[in-house]
Amino acid sequence: MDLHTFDDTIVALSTPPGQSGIGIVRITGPEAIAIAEDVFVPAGPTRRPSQLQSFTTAYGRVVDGERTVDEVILTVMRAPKTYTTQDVVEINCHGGIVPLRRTLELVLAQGARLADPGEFTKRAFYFGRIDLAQAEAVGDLINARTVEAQAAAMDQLEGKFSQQVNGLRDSLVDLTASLEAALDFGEMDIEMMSKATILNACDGIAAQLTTLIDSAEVGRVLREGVKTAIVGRPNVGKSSLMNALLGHDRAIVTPIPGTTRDVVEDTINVGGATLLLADTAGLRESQDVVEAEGIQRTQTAMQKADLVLLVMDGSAPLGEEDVALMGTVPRDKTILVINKDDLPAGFEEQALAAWGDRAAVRISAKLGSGIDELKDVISQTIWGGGAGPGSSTLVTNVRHKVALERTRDHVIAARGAAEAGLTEEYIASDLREALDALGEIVGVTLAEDIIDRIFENFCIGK
Ligand SMILES: Nc1nc2c(ncn2[C@@H]2O[C@H](COP(=O)(O)OP(=O)(O)OP(=O)(O)O)[C@@H](O)[C@H]2O)c(=O)[nH]1
Ligand SMILES: [Mg+2]
Repeated sequence: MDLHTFDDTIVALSTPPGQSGIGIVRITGPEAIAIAEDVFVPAGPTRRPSQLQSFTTAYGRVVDGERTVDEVILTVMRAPKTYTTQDVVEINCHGGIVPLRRTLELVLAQGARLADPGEFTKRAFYFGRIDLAQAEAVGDLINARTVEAQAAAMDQLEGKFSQQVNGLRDSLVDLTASLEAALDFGEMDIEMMSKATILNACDGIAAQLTTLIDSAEVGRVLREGVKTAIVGRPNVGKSSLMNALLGHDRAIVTPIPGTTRDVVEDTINVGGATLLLADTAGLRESQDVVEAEGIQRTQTAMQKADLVLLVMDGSAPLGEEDVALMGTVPRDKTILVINKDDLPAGFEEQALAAWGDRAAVRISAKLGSGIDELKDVISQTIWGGGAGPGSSTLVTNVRHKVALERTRDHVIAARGAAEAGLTEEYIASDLREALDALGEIVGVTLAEDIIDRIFENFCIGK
């Protein structure tokens, strides 16, 4: 790509490829309107793209020489008040694969370049309309799968998070400037900052950073979802539980132990979070090569999981294997699910006693009883008894969290320097590093290749 001059004109299909009511071909750059002029013939003679006022539309045809490719509505948005801050033209075509592809090709033939993933948003960032955290929020909004995730992304897009980051940057700049003034004018009669003032300022900033960092777990859950592994011995009803949670028959259920071989995945929303469910092969010693491979995958799914649902058959006697399983699952992130509650009890009390005061629920996957209660317990486990997604600003991005942690480390180092009675120079140098780390979030201090990588994950046409 032309290295961040962004002075060429790009085009992309902004709607998913496939059949739909309409599909949008989107163009931006200095030549956007001129190119549109070449491929579009308006129905009304005064409605040529170059004649249209900003944010107005024209009805007409996309033409390839003498031939009409499609009937379309064309919108012109003039720089600088546009998504990218450059001229933008959107052509609403019929959502067929061929008319869209041909329209795209015509625009390319007029000199536009196919946009890179996320390049429209990248231009909005490079031209300063939004900062990097806001640009990332566009991707989060598109990927949000729950109302809560969407709300967090929208807050970030509207700049609530950036405002907090910028507020902290201002505090750091003020403090650093005061210290540096003391350095520069050390000989003159400038009032030095007292040690107590510096310590207080550092503590205040560190506390605000901690509040943001602490919100990151909730934010991560909202943004990325919760990897949930359903594990247990064969035939206890793992696949039945998967189906009961989903509300439809996704996984194969049979009375034969060892039915599920490969990991079966699907998603549901619980308590505002998206659960990425994985039904797995039952755990047992097996000579069968296929089953053994499945069991290996169960182990992997369990290691990667944020949440484990350990299923047991409440109508069967408690075996050594059950006790062993209870010992191997990760303690804090496992919910014991005692299934087949509709049958006479086999070992429930014993199992619950062995499990201690950790989360446990009785269900009947067959009848669907206890599923709502299980969802409540899942929700409590995910949000750790905390409020979950509330009204305060959430850090939803690991990149942001890491930058906040580094900022806090530098602020703590600055505080340490002040406490140790080091000169202003040392304190200020730590604070400047804190500022750099914080600036990475909004994109003022971040290497270009990292910025490129962030946008590579975007969809084409956004
Ligand atoms: N009575 C009763 N039977 C159940 C219940 N849940 C599952 N079953 C039965 O238990 C048998 C095994 O169910 P599955 O869901 O296939 O069990 P699984 O744990 O996935 O088994 P594998 O994939 O072989 O490890 C089936 O015959 C189910 O109908 C339940 O709540 N009550
Ligand atoms: Mg199964």
